[in-house]
Amino acid sequence: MKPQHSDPTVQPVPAAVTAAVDAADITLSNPKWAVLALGANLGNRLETLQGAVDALEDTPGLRVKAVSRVYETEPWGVEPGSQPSYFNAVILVKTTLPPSSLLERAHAVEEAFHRVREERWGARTIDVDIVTYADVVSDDPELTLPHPRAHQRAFVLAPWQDVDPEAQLPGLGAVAELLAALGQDGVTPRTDLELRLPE
Ligand code: A4P
Ligand code: MG
Repeated sequence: MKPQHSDPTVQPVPAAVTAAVDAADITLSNPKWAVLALGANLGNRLETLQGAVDALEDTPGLRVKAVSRVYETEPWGVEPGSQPSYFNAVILVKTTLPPSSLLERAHAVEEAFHRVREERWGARTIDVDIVTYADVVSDDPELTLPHPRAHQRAFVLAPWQDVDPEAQLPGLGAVAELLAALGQDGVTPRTDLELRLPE
């Protein structure tokens, strides 16, 4: 096979440029807390959730600080019985990435696990959503914060409560109260399974 740089139209990216782009990505001097929701309902769900946690930890400027229990949950928003059950979890991260870069990284992790987007709320190997980013509120459709459906979802609120019992959903109140009002039907902790917090 020809080496790539023998094609004059394809210029290798100099290492210095890559480093500069990476450095530009990390623009915040104060790390911020963010809450990420993970969901998987295709393939080896536990392995994929762990792989996503590890891939997020491998991100420059991001540290995973807490992982919730694993919940087995009934698919939400689709015909009952039409999709396999989900494994859901929530992680707390501390990051110097701005929100848009965190979303890019979330999408890159989804792609690494071969997520295919065919239909909204379709079955997926992995979904990584940003539930909150510090106290940022945004109605940008590309990145709505807090996540616009988090308060309706026990599969987000229950694992979130595990890692932060005092958590508040900006504008909507205490996560514990929202979860109590919603109930936890179809959202069951799998106490036989565990996600590892990366070292
Ligand atoms: N987007 C906007 N705000 C955000 C945010 N805060 N975090 C945009 C992440 N993405 C955000 O997402 C669609 C678009 O939302 C993206 O382009 C992004 O820029 P997607 O991940 O491509 O598609 P999706 O996940 O199918 O759509 P959506 O509307 O985000 O679905 P949800 O609301 O995430 O629901 N049932 C159970 N039991 N467990 C689950 O985890 N998940 C879903 C997906 C449905 N049913 C489920 C579960
Ligand atoms: Mg999503």
